[in-house]
Amino acid sequence: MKITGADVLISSPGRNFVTLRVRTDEGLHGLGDATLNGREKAVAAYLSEHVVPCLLGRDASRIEDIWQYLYRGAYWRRGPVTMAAISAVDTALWDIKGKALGRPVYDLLGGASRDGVLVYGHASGRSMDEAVNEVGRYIDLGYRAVRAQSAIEGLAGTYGVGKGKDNYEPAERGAVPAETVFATRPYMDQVPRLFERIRDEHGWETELLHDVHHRLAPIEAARLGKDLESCRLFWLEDAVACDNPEGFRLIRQHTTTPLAVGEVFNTVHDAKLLIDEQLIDYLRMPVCHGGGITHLRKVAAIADMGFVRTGFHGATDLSPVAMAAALHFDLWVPNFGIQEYMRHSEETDAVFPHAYTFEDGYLHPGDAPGLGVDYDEALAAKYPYEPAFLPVARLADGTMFNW
Ligand code: GCO
Ligand code: MG
Repeated sequence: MKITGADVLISSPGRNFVTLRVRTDEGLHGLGDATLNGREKAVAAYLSEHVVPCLLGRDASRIEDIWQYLYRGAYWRRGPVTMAAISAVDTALWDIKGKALGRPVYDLLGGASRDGVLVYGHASGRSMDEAVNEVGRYIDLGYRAVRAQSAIEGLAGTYGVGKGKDNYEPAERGAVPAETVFATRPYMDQVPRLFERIRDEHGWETELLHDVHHRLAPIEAARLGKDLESCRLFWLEDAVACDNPEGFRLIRQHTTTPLAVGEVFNTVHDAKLLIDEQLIDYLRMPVCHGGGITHLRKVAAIADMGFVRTGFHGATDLSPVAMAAALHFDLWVPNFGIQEYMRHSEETDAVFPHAYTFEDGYLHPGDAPGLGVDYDEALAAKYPYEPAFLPVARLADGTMFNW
């Protein structure tokens, strides 16, 4: 089965997405998500200029060889743009293989290891009251695990807090990034109070998670982890900047709060030290940024050797194609932990009709051949791309900080 073409599809049904559609001479096509939030056009150009021409005429069934060709052959290897592009090709080829064999992708990986994929939803509030109530709403929706984020009192525009009732969406349309302000001290004081209130109000059955979003120094993260111990979190995420893996040595020595990291990692080399030294509990690198299914299954195997479980990134900027790929992987992977699941908007869901379903706190990828996701090109045409950026953050005195 030969690759005859590949289309780089850019649309904005609710938010921007880049989707790769690989076509074959047997009439089958496969989809891959190539979205890199706020950097969409960089991946699109990498694909159309440097990848698609090299795919033409290749045997679509040789997934591993094509992965090696794109990774080793690039010379400039690794990095989010390159790896998002490789991931999209790889995911599309797994989709094609599943369709060709008439089997869901999870079956090709080794079959289901569980009946459903435990997911966590996002509760957030512009005040602590609102955040506590939102956790309750998610529990009522059937979630067994909920991430909670609240605006920091006195600060506008805290990471993780939605603007209205809609899903939290960090990217903002505009020609340049929005500017936000962060302050460490009130943040660290408030988070333990938030979780104490959530436990008081909603009890102990629901798993609770929190995302620090790379904003603390190791010694600060160590203290926050300690302060949260009595609330029994499922995990504390991205406690320090992603370029400071050694920082986890210090955090680990001080707290028993489980640690998750890796949504911005893109190869196993970003995670190696953390896995080898067992400094984390969950690895968040997803299929669409972590080299596709082909690379991620090696990463997951290495993580398993270090007693680290998976907990893939699944924010709304990962399209339903990425979500489906994650769910097939999650249903199979032996060392599964949890999957993030932010619901997409209705517009997004309509452009990407999909077979996965949510029930009782679990997602299931469905049994359609391949990934079980489609792309409605006619509908997508109604939502043209609009430039959007992730925000940047400064401290109160104007110093640039980590968003
Ligand atoms: C999460 C993430 C997101 C990211 C976003 C960036 O844990 O879901 O931190 O909120 O900020 O995906 O594109
Ligand atoms: Mg995160």
